[in-house]
Amino acid sequence: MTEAARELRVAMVGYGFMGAAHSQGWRVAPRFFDLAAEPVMATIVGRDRDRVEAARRKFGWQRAETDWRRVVEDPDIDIVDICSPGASHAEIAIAALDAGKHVLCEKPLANTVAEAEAMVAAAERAASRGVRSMVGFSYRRVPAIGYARRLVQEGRLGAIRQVRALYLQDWLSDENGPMTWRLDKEAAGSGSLGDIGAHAIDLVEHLTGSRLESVSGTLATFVEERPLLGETVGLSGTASTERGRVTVDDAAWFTARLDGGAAAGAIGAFEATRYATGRKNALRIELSGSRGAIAFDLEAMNELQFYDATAPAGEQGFTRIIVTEPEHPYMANWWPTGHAIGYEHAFSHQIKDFVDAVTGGADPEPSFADGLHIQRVLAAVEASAGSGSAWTPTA
Ligand code: SOE
Repeated sequence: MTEAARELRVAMVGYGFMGAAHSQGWRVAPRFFDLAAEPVMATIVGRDRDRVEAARRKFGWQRAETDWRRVVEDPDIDIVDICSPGASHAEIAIAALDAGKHVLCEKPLANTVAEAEAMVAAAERAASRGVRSMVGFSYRRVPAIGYARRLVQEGRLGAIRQVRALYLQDWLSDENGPMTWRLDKEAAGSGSLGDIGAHAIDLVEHLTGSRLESVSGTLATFVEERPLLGETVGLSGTASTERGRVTVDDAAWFTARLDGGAAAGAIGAFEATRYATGRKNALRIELSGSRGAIAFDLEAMNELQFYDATAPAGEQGFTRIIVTEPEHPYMANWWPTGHAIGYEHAFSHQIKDFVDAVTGGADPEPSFADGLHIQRVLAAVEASAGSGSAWTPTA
């Protein structure tokens, strides 16, 4: 950190959807939250000179750079924020940590367990020198999720016995939609499983304090060939006349056994798909416990359903809590009572928490070790699917 000015100079690698979301976080967090240091949007990095320059102007970074190695070695940079596809995470993160930069890395942490293990080793070496690292599971920072976690920790659900976690999107349901890097195993590691299933796993573990200790799963690829991508538009884009092979799963379904925390001994059902026609970004979590239950749906992200099984029988039923009050996590810093927030706010909260950890000398969560554990769960689902859905340990 540049002590005199209390500034943290940030370099962000990648400028696609996640680059846009993280830029928003870096720009907005210091305006709404009291941070001990001011993040400076110093350098944005991408391989294509014209595109990265256009992204620099659009998102408001000071400089554009085409070689991440130069940025990692730049003594003026304090933080490296990795928003590029999974295939590049390990190399960039390890080089940045070894160069003493704090690292925020998009999820899933890596494309393979071996890469994630090397990243954890680098994070541990760096931590002994006060260098922090965190994985960007941004949905942990949705206020309704934070509030649900508080209810679990206060024992309001009692012993959680059943967990349902679905992440449903439909942006691939048109079989003529083009290939993107998210459909290429080399670039993305896996398909729906790692892209969105990883969020579902992380949220269940974050909410309950439990870990998925074994899984039994199945994977499906419904459309094996698609037109190649012309111009990127949102998650997809225009189609070219050439075709390419889809090398990842389109949908991942698995059951799990949980251990430790509030859901010790629980069973879970998980589903991740980009073919759930009509479901745009429905990340749905339901936890059923001995004293109560909660249900959350990202498509109504300012709400949390809470069922109190200890209420008088005549008054029982799910209560729809509107999570826009100052007593809800992060909300005191936004709008007056009752005024909702959106998808991008989770990224501002993520930046706030990361900067707090860097300036306060604490280890932020989720750590790279948490990211490695999730990578092991993903690998166990793949191994299970490959062996006819056999139960497969995650460690
Ligand atoms: C695409 O499926 C995607 O953008 C994920 O990559 C993100 O992590 C999720 O927030 C929204 O969906």
